Amino acid sequence: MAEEALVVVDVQNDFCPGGALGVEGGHDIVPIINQLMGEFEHVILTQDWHPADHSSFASQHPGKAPFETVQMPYGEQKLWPDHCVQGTHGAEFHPDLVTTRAELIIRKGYHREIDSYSAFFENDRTTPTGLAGYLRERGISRITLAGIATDFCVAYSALDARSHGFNVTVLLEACRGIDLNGSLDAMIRQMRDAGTTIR
Ligand code: VGL
Ligand code: ZN
Repeated sequence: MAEEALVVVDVQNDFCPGGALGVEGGHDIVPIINQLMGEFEHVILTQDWHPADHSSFASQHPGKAPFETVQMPYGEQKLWPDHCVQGTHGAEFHPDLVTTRAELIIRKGYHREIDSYSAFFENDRTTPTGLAGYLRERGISRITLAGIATDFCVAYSALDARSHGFNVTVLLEACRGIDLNGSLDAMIRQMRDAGTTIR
C-alpha cells in the first residue's frame, strides 16, 4: 500500500480552551490523536508560529478588531487575536500531545507580512512550505488530517494537498472548528467537492 502520513495541524495551547484563540473542545481531540498516531507509518505536526507583530493580528491594524477582515496584497485576510507567538507558552503544543513520533514539525506563519493557514502554502497560495516536496520525496502519497481548526488550517491544508494530487482524508472526530458565520459547513463542503474523504 502507498505510504500514508498522519498530519496533525496546530494542536497548540492558544487553540485550546483558555488560549488566545481558544477553540471549543480543542483539547478533547488530544487523546484521540495520540491513539491515532499508532496507526500511521509517518507522523507530521504543524505549528502556527508567528512573530509578535504578525500582520494577521488585529493589534497591528489600528481601528480593527479580531475577526474583521482587511485587504492584503495577496487578498482578503481575516484578523485574529494575537496568538501562537514564537517562543511563548501559547505557541507550544498541548502538553498532553505525544510528539515523540513526529518525524517532521513544520512551522508556518513566521513571515510577518503574510499568514499561512495551510501546511503546504502561505496565504498567497504560491509560497510553498516545502511539505509537498518532503512527502513526495519520501514516497508518501496519502495523508490523513487531524487538528485545529477544521475550517481554517485543516481545510486549507486539505484543499492544497488535493491540488497537489495527494489522497486526503479528514477525520472530523479528531478535529475542532472555529465556525465563523457558517465557515465550518462551507469548508467541509469545499473539501468534499475537492475530493477529500471526510470521515
Ligand atoms: C489558525 C487562525 C489563525 C488555525 C491559525 O490553526 O486554524 N486559525 N491561525
Ligand atoms: Zn495563526
